[in-house]
Amino acid sequence: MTSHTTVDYNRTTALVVVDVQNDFADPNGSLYVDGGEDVVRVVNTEIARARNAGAYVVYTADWHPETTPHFARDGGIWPVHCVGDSWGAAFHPNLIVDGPVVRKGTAGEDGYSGFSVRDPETGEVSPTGLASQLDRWGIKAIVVCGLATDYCVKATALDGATAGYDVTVLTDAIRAVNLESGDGDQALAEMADAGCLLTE
Ligand code: VGL
Ligand code: ZN
Repeated sequence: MTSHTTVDYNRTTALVVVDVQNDFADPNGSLYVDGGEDVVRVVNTEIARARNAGAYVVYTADWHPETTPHFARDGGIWPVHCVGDSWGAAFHPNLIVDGPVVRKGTAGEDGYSGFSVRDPETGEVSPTGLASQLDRWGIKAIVVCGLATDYCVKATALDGATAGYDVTVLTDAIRAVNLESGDGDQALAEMADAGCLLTE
């Protein structure tokens, strides 16, 4: 295992832990991301480092109603996953949870980015509480880790860069769905092109 290039956490940096939930991180999860369980230990180490430096840690959670156009059976592309209050929506049991949680998709939207959700029918985009939370804390830089590289990690990192935060992505603390092979690598390239710093 490689170790991180160390991120210097401080009070204007927040660690954003994306969707480390059973459906993505447990091999029995309905949208299991290959190697998803392996990020938990790395993410926990990062959470401890951030907290020790006095940095904020904030968590996102995919949180869907039972029926949503996000799911294949209702016209979308995904197997049923992260239905609110189900086992699959719960954080991986080994994840250290030590900070506020931002739920996304709760009203049936596609919630890829931690910053915003999008109504799949009207295309309307609305903010989650994440940016206002970060701004209340005076955050200038975010460090992104979790699942999945080619969906929620990418969307969160790109939105963060667009919103003007300095964005670092911890490449050994993320894993890709790879619906098409190469999606994960392409996501890394897109994040780098958007000015995100990719670090191991
Ligand atoms: C995600 C697919 C569907 C993710 C969420 O957390 O990356 N991917 N919903
Ligand atoms: Zn989802």
